[in-house]
Amino acid sequence: KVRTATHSYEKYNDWETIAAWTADITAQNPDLVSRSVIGKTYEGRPMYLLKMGKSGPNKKAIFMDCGFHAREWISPAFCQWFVKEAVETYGKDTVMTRLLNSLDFYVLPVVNIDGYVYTWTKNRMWRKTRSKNAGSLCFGTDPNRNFNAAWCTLGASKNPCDPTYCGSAPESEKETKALADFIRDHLSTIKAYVSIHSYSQLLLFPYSYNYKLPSNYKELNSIAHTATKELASLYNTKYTYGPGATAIYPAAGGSDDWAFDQGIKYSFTFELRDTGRYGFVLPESQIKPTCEETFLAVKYIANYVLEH
Ligand code: ING
Ligand code: ZN
Repeated sequence: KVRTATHSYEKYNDWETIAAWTADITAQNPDLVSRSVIGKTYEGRPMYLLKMGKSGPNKKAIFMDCGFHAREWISPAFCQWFVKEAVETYGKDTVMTRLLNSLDFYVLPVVNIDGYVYTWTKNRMWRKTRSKNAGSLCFGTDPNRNFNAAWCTLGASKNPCDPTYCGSAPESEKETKALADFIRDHLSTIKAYVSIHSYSQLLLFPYSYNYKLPSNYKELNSIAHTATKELASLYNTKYTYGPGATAIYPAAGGSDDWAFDQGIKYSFTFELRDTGRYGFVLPESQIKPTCEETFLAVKYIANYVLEH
C-alpha cells in the first residue's frame, strides 16, 4: 500500500507502514534487496530482515539492527534511512557502490516490534518486549539484557516490573532468540555487528558486562574515533566513544557483547541524538540530520571492515 517513492523517511512510521515499506523497497530493488522472515514476535508479528547487496560469491556481511527498545523511535527511522540511502547512492557514490558489490548488509529494521506498536498505541515511553511474565502482573523483558553474555550479573534486574528486567533466561524472548539464531547461523560471513539505540550520542563497543577491555581494544577505539569524527563532519554533533561499561554504564546481557564473544570482532552500539533535551521524543525535524550524520559513521565502519 505504501509506495517507497512516497515513503516518509523524515517522519516516524508505525509498524504497519514499516512492514509495507520492507515489501516495497524489496520489490522496487530486486537486484539489491531481498526480504526474509527470521521469526515471529511474542504477539505473532513477522520479523522482517532485509539483505542488501549485489549478489556474489563469498561475501562478507555486516549485521545491523534497530528498534531494540520500543521508545527509541529514531532508531527504526535510521534503519529505513540507511536502506534508502544505500540503494539510492549505489552506482553513484563510489564507496557505496564498492560496499554493496563486495559485502552484504543485513538490516533488521525493528527488533522489538510488539513494544514499538505499544509505544504507538498505549505508552510512548515503553522500553521492553510485551511478553507475559509468570507470577507477575508486569509485562516485558529488556531485550538488551536478555543475551547470553554474563547474563543478569550486572546492571540488570531480576524483577519483571523493572525496565531492565533480564528475562527468565538468556534468549527467553522470541525476538532475541530469533536474532541470535540468525547470527549463529551466519557466523562465517558476519564480520561486524551494529546495534542502533538512542539517546546520548555515544558510540559503544565491548565490554559492557564488565570492565575488562576487548582483545582488539586499540583497534575498536581507533575505529570509533574516526567514525565519530566522520559523523561530526556534517553538523558538528559531538559523540563520545568507548567500552560500554565506562562510556555509559555497566550492563550485562547486551547484544553487542554477545556478538563480540561469538567472534564478531567489530561490534558496536550507537546511541543516537540527542543528549537529553528531547531524549526519546526527538522531533521529526531532527530525523534527517541525525540519519545523514549516522550514515557517514556506519559507512565508515563498513568500509573499514571491507578493507580489513
Ligand atoms: N542504552 C543501552 C542499554 O541497553 C547498552 C546501553 C549498550 C547496554 C550495550 C549494554 C550493552 O541500556 C539504551 N539507551 O538503551
Ligand atoms: Zn536502547
